[in-house]
Amino acid sequence: MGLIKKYKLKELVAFVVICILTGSSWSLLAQTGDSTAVTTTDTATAAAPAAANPISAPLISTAVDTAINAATTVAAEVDNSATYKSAWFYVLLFFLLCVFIGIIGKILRVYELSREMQGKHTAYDWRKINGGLFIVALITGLYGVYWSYDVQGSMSVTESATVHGEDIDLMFYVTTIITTIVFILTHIFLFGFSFKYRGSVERKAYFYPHNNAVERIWTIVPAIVLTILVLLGFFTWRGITNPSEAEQKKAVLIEVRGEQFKWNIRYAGGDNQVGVSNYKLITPTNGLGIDFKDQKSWDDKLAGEIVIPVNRPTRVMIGSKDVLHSFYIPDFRVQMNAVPGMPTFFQFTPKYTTAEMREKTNDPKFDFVLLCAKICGSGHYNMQSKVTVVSEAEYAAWVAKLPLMYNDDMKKELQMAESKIQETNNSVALNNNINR
Ligand SMILES: [Cu+2]
Repeated sequence: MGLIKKYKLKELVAFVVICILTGSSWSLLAQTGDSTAVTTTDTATAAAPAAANPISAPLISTAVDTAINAATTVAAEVDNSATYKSAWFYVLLFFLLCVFIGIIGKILRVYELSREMQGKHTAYDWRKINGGLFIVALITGLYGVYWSYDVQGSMSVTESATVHGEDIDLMFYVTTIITTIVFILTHIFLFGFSFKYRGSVERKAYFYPHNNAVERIWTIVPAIVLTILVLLGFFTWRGITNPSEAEQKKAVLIEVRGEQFKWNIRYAGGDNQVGVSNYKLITPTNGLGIDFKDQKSWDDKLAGEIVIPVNRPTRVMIGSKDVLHSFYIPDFRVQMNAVPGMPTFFQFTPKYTTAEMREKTNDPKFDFVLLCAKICGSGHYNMQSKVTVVSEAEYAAWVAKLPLMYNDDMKKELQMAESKIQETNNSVALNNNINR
């Protein structure tokens, strides 16, 4: 009776709270389920008779319209499918699961207390149950690892379409294999030993505070492995990002400048050098702020998309007009931040043309895509742009058709700007003379 008194008030309050919350959760779940079923059935039954009768065309359209209107009205009234997508739905679902587990726990506890009051031993050995749960968690977890490697792994493993991409892939595979082996072994030991040495009344824990040999092994082995991985990464990255002067000159030079939310592309022209630019020179017609006094910019060409030749290096000068963006072509294993005021570079050599990749992937719609890998604002998702790899001859023909940025309109605009500056200077000079 003493135990019952002790738990009575607390458990009564808990029980009432649980009942209220469970009731409200169930009513929400039931409402969502019912409404979806009603909407689907109504739409199907309303549309079917009209579509089945091809004879009276005007009547059909009226019937269909009426049916669709009726279905839409019903759907508008009871469609709660958005609830499935709301965070609140999943919070309630999680809460319901917790309540369910809590109720089971409470029932077991009441059962144990009643046995204690009758002077009987506890019915369950919780040590054994907990030990068994460790094995269940190990098997479920390892299956989860296998599943994610099998499903997501096959999605992420694609052949690199650039020469340097092979080095990055090798590094990725080596790192994945080593870390997976370590991950699986440590978890087998962690959960396996927790099961093997689960609590028992017949066994006493052995006090084992320190072992120098073990400490040395688990310090030195990871240190060596990590050093190898870091050095491999360092030399690979250095090899990719520091091409020799001669290789740089061989490359097609393109400037790609990010802005919210698009990429501006400029080809270097015949001299293979882009002219200097300055953000202070940005005007509605000169969006990149190119300084046309620099003769290197006179043959620069504006492009709406990236087209590059196969088996020849492409050097991309990456910049940004406003915030941080990131130049990212997954199939090329290319990613580099676009930083305002600080040009960055990435040089790569495509191995396959778009046409060859379409054959390889057996996908006639395949295209290489340029993405932004920095969350740069509300339209970030919209920064996808096509990249086409073509033969050298196709590239030459395409690039020849690009319009020059330093065109007649631009020349006129610059002349007008020059004459305005000249006028201002003259009037300033005149005023100075009068003052004297
Ligand atoms: Cu961006």
